[in-house]
Amino acid sequence: MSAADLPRRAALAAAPLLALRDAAAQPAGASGVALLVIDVQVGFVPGGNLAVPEGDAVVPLINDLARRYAIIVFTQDWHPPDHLSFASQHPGRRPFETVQLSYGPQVLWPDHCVIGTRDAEFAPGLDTTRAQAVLRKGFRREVDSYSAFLEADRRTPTGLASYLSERGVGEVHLCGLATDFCVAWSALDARAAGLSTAVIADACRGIDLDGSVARAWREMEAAGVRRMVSAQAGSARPG
Ligand code: VGL
Ligand code: ZN
Repeated sequence: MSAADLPRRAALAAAPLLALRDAAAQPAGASGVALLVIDVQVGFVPGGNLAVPEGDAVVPLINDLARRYAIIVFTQDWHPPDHLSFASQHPGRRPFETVQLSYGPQVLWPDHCVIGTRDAEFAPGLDTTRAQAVLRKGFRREVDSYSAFLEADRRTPTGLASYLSERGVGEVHLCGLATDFCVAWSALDARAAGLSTAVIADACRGIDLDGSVARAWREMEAAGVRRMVSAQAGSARPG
């Protein structure tokens, strides 16, 4: 990806989230803390179509984390076979190049997490039994969705902000894959939705295109996303 992409993302983060903020308007004292487990799927662990280095290393940590939260949502990247984020849909283009789609720049990926294929299933060994909700995203051909909250057109909510609001959640802790794409975009949108937000660093792994992991951490820090480690994580608030 070009170095310009994440700065562009930063500009997007500031403006068009009023609808999201309204949907997620936190009742005073929304005190619930939710664990959001992002895209821990066959496609993103070694052997998958868009394997994240060491992606499988997060599985035991997340299984342990899930025992320490009362409110848990898992997400799945969930694409139709002709999804426009796939390089295969753009003749002459190759994975990891950037093209312009109707909503702006889009990194092109290998075909991954196609609905109904093994690549889209949860990663082997991941214990999903404690999740109350599984949110799927990226299912519209024309629009990608790195974020668990708002699709890449930056207009279409996934429904997650409303779900968390109705369950009295005021704080989210994120983990999963990939740090620099779906985890980072979800964390930035959680902040934009007015949620207190932390990323559990050791329970994430990144793709890292041209320094995108370091850039994602800088952006998250600038947006007020806290960085925590799994040993400290859990619903019980300090103090
Ligand atoms: C993701 C690239 C494309 C992710 C999903 O889960 O981080 N990255 N689709
Ligand atoms: Zn995807």
